[in-house]
Amino acid sequence: MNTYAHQITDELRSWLRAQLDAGCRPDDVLAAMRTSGWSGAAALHALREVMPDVEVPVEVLPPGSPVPEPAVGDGVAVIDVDGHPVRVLLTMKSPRVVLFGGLLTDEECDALVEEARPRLARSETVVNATGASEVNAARTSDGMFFLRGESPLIQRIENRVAKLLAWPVKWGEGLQVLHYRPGAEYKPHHDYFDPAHSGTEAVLKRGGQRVGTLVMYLNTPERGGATTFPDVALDVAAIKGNAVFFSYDKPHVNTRTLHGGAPVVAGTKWVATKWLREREFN
Ligand code: PD2
Ligand code: ZN
Repeated sequence: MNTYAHQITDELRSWLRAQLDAGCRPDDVLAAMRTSGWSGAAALHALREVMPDVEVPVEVLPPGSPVPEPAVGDGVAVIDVDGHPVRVLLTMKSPRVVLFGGLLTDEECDALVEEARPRLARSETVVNATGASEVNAARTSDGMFFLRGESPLIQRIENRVAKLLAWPVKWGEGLQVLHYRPGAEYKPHHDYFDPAHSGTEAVLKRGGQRVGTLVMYLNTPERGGATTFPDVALDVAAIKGNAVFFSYDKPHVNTRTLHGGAPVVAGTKWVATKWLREREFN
């Protein structure tokens, strides 16, 4: 393959056809193109242009930007994700925050809660010095992690999120479900790993930094439980099926992505969080 001209040439067309005719998988072809200098997005575009019938699995979609970013340009009100309409309720540039309406159906929310419920334990947070986890008073919820792709429901949600945020499934952590009882909260924090902490180096070996967060609301608490962004005085109400997304291109407070879960005043609160990494997370 011509490795310097990253254009869709006749040479590229025949090379792509030969690879796929020889039984190479689309993700191997994309990996080869990236090795020879193509950007992930350009390689994917070329593959789709030359071989429109080839199915490129969502888990190998190479991102076209350094952080996840939904296609919300030009004031789009609804994003169609494989036939599922997701409403765009709010967008903010700095910090980058997008609020989605109806990302999950009521049935998906209920089913996710039931899959998570038997496995809940008191939430732990990463100990800065060592990278290990421990119970922390700043986070008074119960929680659990799903493995990526662990059930058909998890796969469906992960694929939808990957397409919505243009970020490969494999570049995300397993879904975390949290359950807050009345009075429980998650004090303001950043989701990226602080480079100044000695445990961070070990954590980053697996998938690099976190670069984005999607908090999906699985029920509507009676009162309280908003997700707060104190740097910009923004409170996002927890509404069943909605989801708030924010991204951070560096692990720095000037991303203004400090955020917390306000205390639940009445009722309980269920959320599922998807953290997105800068590389494949295995
Ligand atoms: O439950 C929330 O609103 C919340 C707030 C802050 C969740 C997270 N952070 C998280 O899971 O990182
Ligand atoms: Zn958080």
